[in-house]
Amino acid sequence: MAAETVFGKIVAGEIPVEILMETERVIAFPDQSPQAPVHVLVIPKTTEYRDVAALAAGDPTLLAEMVDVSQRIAAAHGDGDFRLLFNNGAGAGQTVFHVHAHVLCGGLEERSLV
Ligand code: DGP
Repeated sequence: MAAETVFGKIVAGEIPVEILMETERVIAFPDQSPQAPVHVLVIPKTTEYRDVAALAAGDPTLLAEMVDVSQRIAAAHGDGDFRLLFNNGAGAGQTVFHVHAHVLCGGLEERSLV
């Protein structure tokens, strides 16, 4: 189980966000500090997985569902093409230890890796 994080509070409804898409196990909402014209975070509702490596080992079907939601976000809010970024570990820039995918559409000229 991951430690309590801001994303756990978002899942619990304790911090309001604009929910762009929701499935039984996943939610998507805008990143508060966008690095591209479309920058959406896709997270599982479970707090069990701190990073994508743990999720891939523990529940690859849930990871696949996050990818599916990501491509649907890109189709609905961009032109369908997207970058999908997971920071895995503090040394890679991860700051919130509740696994999340950054979905980035457009702004390729900036080439930020978030
Ligand atoms: P990472 O560095 O991969 O752990 O990315 C965490 C991202 O989460 C970062 O881009 C900012 C975003 N973020 C942090 N807190 C909040 C919040 O309360 N609301 C929203 N919408 N985004 C948040």
